[in-house]
Amino acid sequence: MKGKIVLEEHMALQETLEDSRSFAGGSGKWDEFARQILDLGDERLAGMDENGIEFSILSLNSPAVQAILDTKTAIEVSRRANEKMAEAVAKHPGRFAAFAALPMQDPDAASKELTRCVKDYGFKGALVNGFTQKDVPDSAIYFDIPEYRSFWSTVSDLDVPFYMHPRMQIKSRAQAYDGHPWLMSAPWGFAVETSIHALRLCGSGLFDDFPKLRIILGHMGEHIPYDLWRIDARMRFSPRGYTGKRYLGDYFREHFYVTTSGNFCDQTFRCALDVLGADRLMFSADYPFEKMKDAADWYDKTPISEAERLQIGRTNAIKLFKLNLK
Ligand code: GRE
Ligand code: ZN
Repeated sequence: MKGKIVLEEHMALQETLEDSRSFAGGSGKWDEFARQILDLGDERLAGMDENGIEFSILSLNSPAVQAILDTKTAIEVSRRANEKMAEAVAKHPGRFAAFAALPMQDPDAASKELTRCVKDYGFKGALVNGFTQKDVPDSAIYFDIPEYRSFWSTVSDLDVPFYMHPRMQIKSRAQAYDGHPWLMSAPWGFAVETSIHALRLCGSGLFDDFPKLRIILGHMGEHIPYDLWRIDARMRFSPRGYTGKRYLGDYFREHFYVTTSGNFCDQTFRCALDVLGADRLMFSADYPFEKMKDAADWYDKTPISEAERLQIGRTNAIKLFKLNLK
């Protein structure tokens, strides 16, 4: 399919590059990976051309800003990342847009930076790498707590989506992974971490306060679509302290979108499509952690109708982000 749009496509600053080293694949792959994630020009655009990808929404790598302990530094690094993406967008407005990196260590600073990026640069929302650390390494702040309501109010007023992207758990708080470091990242832990954060948002009353908020999850929904029926069924049976006005699944279905980033599997896609509906799914690659070709070759052939392929591969994103594409 030509004209595809992708939404979880990462860049790095020199100063955040090392955060991705351990995820770049085995020996010999680093140089290529580093070149690709730093590039916002020819190589990325050529890859998009070769794979029928017209438009890409850029974002900073993970965990980057969310792992910076000093708030002032977090504010500065966000700004530098957003400036770099804004330059690429200005140079190639028909090919790139961006999600703002945000210093969630300070909700007011995050609100200000998002507002600046949306108003000055036309950014399409924010992409945040899960919980934020702050001040001390052993910290993990989730955004369902009251301190973040004013931030969410800004997101809602700006009318842009918020992409909740994975990061790894803090080692000191991840006893279940002891002795099994391979479990902690993309194979499993990313989805566990990110899905819990998403469900915390659902259960916190956030969406009652801000009924227009829209959250995006990658990786085919970080396991949630597969389990949504059971989550709901068990919550109805035994709420165990849940105080939400509506069931978790109702919030999830109404407020969440899911992308195919890094999860190029027909069966998983089918499940997400059946559970959430074609309006809620969007194609994405997760470059350069994934190859654009693997994403595109899979998507172009996965068994759905051509109307759904166009909708999920393109028109849903045009609508959600109000993209200036035909
Ligand atoms: C991602 O950006 O989704 C990602 C990483 C690291 C490893 C795998 C992966 O940041 O998909
Ligand atoms: Zn990603």
